[in-house]
This record gives sequence, C-alpha cells and structure tokens, in this order.
Amino acid sequence: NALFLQRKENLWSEYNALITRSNHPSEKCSNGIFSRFKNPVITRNHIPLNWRYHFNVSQNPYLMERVGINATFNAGALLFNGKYVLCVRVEANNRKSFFAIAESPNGIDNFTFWDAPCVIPSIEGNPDTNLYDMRLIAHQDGWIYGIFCTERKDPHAAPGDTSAAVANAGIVRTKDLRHFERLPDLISTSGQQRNVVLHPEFIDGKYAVYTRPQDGFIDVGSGGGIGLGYIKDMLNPVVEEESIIFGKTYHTVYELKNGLGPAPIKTSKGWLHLAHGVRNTAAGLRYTLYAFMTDLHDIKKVTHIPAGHLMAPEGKERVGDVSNVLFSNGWIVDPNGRILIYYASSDSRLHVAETSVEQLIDYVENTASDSLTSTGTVEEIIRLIESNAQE
Ligand code: M1P
Repeated sequence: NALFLQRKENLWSEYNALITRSNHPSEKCSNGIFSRFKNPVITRNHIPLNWRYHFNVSQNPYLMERVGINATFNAGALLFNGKYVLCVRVEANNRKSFFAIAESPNGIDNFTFWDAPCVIPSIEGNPDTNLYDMRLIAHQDGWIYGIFCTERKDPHAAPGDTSAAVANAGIVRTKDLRHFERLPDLISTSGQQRNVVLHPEFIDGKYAVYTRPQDGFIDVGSGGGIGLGYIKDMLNPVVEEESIIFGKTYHTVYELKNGLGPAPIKTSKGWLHLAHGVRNTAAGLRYTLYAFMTDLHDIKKVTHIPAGHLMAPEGKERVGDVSNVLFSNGWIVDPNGRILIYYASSDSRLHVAETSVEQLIDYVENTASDSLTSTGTVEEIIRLIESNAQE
C-alpha cells in the first residue's frame, strides 16, 4: 500500500523534526525579569505517533489517526535523575485529560514522552471522570507527591443538568514517576477544591497544603483566595486550620479568583511563589501569572506582592481553546539558580520562560505593590522619572 507507506514516512519525518527542534529566547532584549522562548516546548503534535496511529496496513490502510489529541498544557515539573521532567496534562479529542511524562536534557527543547501515559489508580467506588493539572512536589519525607484536580459529575445535579461537576484534589505518591500509589482525596470542609499544592517541607511536623476553596465548579463564589492548611497524615488527608493567606482584591489581576501554581521555591529571602490571577472582562475571563513571596519561617505571612502580573498572554498565546489564559503549575530551579517557568497558553500548548532566583527576588522585593488607584500609579511613574533625572 503505497499511500500507507508514504504517509508513514511523512508522519515520522515531521514528528522527528519537531521533537529535535532547538529552542531559543524569543526576544533580543527582554524586560530583565524573564525571557520567553520562541517555540512551545510541548504541543499536541509531540504526542508519540504510536499513541495515536495504528501502524497496521490491513487494519488501518489510510493510516488514520485513531486517538486524537486536542491539547497539551498545564504541566507539573521536576528535576529528576538529572533530567527536566514534565507531567503534562494531555487532553484527548474526547475532552478527557490524563497525565504523561515528558523529559528533556536541558529543559528548553528536545522533550520526548516516556513510553506510555501515566496510569493513575482510581478510588474504589468513586471513579474520576477527568484528571488534570498535577503539581509534582518532592517532599522532605522522601516521596514525590502528585496533587491534581479530580472532577466528577455532581451527584446533586438537577435533572437535565449535564454539566454540574464537583472538583477536588486527588493525591498520588511515587518514587519513580512510573508507579503511582493513590491516596484518599483531600478532605476539606471548605467546599470544592482546585489548585491544591503541597508545601515541600514539614511545618511543625505536619504537611502544609495550599488550597483554593470554591463554592462551585467554576465560580469560587464567596470562597476563593489561596488558603493554607495542615495535614497530619497523608494517608488520611484531613485539612485542618485552613485559612486564606492571599485573598481576592477589587481592581487587581486577581479580582475574581486566584490559585497557586507550582510549589514555592525556597530562597535565602523567603519562599518564592507563582500563582494565577483571574479577572473578568467583556471578552471573558483573563488569566495572568503573578509572583509573591512569603516569610521563610512563617509561611502564612505574605511579605512581598509586586503590583500586577508577571506574565500575561501575548501574541499567539492569546488564542486557543480557552483564550486569554496563561496558567502555570510547574517550574524548575537548577542547582545554579536558573528557574524555568513552564506555562501553558490558552489551555492549548506549553511554553517555557527562563529567569533566576536572583532575578525573581529582585522583582518581588523592588517592584512596588499595587497602589490600587490610577493616581497612585501615576505618582509611582513620576517618582521613577524624577529619580532617572539624577542619572
Ligand atoms: O481555563 C483556565 C483554567 O481554569 C481552571 O483554573 P481555575 O480553577 O483557577 O479557574 C482550570 O481548569 C485550569 O486547568 C484551566 O487552565
């Protein structure tokens, strides 16, 4: 079958060219805070061909794609055995998301997927419908935890309501990122949960967990904000003493809702955090990424909040399945202090931006906080102009 053979050759040559393509910073002169890279690090076309096509000429003479992949985004990240490893949210054409591990030797290009997607055991009697947005946390206790959103149909949905759902945090632990032990879902009294992240160190002998309580599946309602609570035993993950450490604020980039991104990075000055803030616009929700810092010894105390977003959707990033969205749940800090931020654009594909611990400390310490008014913003710029006049 000449058609089959020709298509097979074309598919493999395009695929191999894509996964070996090198990546470079996209601008000569960045803003000094971070540099974006030109190519997305993972797109749906990076998914291995043998996950999508049946290479059997008699059963698939047209060499059709049998399992379509819609998007690859929102990845957890970890430096693991010297490799830059991502736990990618892969969404099939049937809308179901699952996880798959991809690795790269340098963190910016040449990402390839491991042999098969992750098999996440379900909870007996309570199967998940959809899994997404895993945070990978190498905890002080020696386990790697994966905390993700598990979505199920709302058992109390009104008759005919086919979209009401319930979100909660699912938890797995692993040593090798190949075998996952499912632990009970998070037990919290504050409503539905998404964007739950484990703090990497024990706090007074307990696990500390960042939460994002919400009243509904999409709307946080009267809930919302980034919470912090404590868990005594991950085999019975009851969240205690949950309180909001970073709430929503009128006329900010996190006016409507926010949620923590990856686990925070420990620095000599405090814990660096990356989060997403959401506001409403006439064109729908706009998700941007912002940074903040918490106290090194008192992790519930937010010490620095630079005004506005750190990163917002730009150019092609602005358009996708859910447009005007940047979302990040993974970053990696190298032993030399380089930080790679893995961020997804518009729920469609995954990118990388490079910065460093020093740069982000400088950014959070020396960027003014939000004055919350136009007048205050103008005053801030005038102070800068006057100061520059002395230069
Ligand atoms: O569509 C944007 C994001 O929406 C949700 O995030 P949040 O709960 O903070 O609104 C998640 O579904 C996330 O995966 C998605 O990228």
